[in-house]
Amino acid sequence: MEKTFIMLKPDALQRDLAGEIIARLEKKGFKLVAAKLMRVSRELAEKHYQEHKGKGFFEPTVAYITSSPVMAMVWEGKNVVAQARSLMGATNPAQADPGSIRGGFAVDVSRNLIHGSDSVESAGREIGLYFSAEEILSYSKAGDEWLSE
Ligand code: D4T
Repeated sequence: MEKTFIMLKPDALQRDLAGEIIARLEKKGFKLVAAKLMRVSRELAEKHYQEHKGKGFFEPTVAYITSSPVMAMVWEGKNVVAQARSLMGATNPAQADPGSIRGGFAVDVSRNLIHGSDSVESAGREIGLYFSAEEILSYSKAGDEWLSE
């Protein structure tokens, strides 16, 4: 089953939105298979955002992500990479659908609450940055057969 890396950024935890955001992913029908509350080091943040190195928002983004604890998670489900991005909304909350997480709870691109992998390939890379293979669980849930054929 497809997996994606989702991170609740420092503002999500500071603003007491963790439960609300996790509930949306649960209610959609995705399965939480790994989670940890952690402080992101500068080294890890630079690896995470390596594609943006040299851009103007790189340093502020690294400073933000390392400023306070985050919750790193792996979620599993059918087309979860794209569908989780859809639940999150556009990167800039000002352009995000009002019903989405960013559109409903955030106002600025520099504090956009949540990260989600943008492709299956990125998901594999990012999951490997934050989790060891043993930390990712495999289990069935009672409602699995009511989510897809
Ligand atoms: P992340 O990676 O945080 O989920 O965001 P996205 O995948 O949705 O968007 P991204 O990689 O293009 O941006 C990474 C991160 O940088 C911040 N950012 C981005 C910013 O502060 N100003 C900007 O103009 C852009 C493009 C927000 C997310």
